[in-house]
Amino acid sequence: MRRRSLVLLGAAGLYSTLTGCGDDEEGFNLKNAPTGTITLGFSQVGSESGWRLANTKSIQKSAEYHNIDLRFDNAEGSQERQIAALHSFIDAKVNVIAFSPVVESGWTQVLTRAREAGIPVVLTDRLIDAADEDLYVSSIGAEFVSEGNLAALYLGLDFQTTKGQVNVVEILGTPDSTPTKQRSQGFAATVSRDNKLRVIDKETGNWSKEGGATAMRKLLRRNPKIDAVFAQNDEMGLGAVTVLQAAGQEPGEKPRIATVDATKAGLQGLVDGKLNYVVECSPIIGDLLMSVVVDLFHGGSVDKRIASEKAVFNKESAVAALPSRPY
Ligand code: GZL
Repeated sequence: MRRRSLVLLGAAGLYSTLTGCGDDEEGFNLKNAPTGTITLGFSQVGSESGWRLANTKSIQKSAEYHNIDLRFDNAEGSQERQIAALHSFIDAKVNVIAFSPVVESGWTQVLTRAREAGIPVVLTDRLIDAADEDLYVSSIGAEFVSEGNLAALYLGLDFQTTKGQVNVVEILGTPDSTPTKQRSQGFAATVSRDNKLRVIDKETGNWSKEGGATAMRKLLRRNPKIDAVFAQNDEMGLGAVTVLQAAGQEPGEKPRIATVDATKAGLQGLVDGKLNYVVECSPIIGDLLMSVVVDLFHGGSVDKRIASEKAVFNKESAVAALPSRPY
């Protein structure tokens, strides 16, 4: 399905122009396109990490730049609050609803109500149960499975000459969230093809530095020999570093550590030699979201899945990237 390329204007208001699609039947008749300010209801997961704060800033800045009336609610980790926010957006008859679901299950009723109200829903960052896939028109976010693949691939490269089994422990994000499930799934898939890495234990760290430290203490008590750690975000990996150091270990040497997000703190951990690999999962998706919102407002068609950029940092690339890192 071809997407329109949109020219989004700031001060002069919004208009969309067709570029790259000559065939009118796929576009819309400009003189009948609705005008006026677009209202977007957005429910954010919370403020749990540097990644999330950068994601919020990206969405708010892009809405302001594109003159979109953003009704923003921060659920601070509560699905109940997210559902209440979505209902309030439906009651307010916003043009488009977008949200990053804190968990994958439990959205059928409210999203069915949005569809019955004729309000398109866009997912950002995380996903919902596949059974409810027809209740949203587009999802914008990272490929979490491949993030897990990459973390295991790069850790595995470090142990190619090691004799015997390499014991790996995982520190997980919040239960039932898409990144928690899919990063683990991707990590396990690559580990299964590696003849040395073995995931011997897991603990939930709930995306925070304190949670990562608590998880690492439990893992250390249960597993005397840990060769590598996969922490599903930077904050939990840096929390694990503090505990490993207190236990007299040398994180970055033994055990080696891979994390995900690539926040400034994560890249600093690479530069300091405490982390070994950081997989990037860009939170800067504000412009992608606003482009989809404007398309929908004008009755355009949008892609069902829009993947954001990713990369893998090591110490050398972190040194180069850190000075200009936006988040
Ligand atoms: C990933 C995002 C995750 C980040 C964490 O797209 O959902 O949630 O990896 C954040 O830092 O809490």
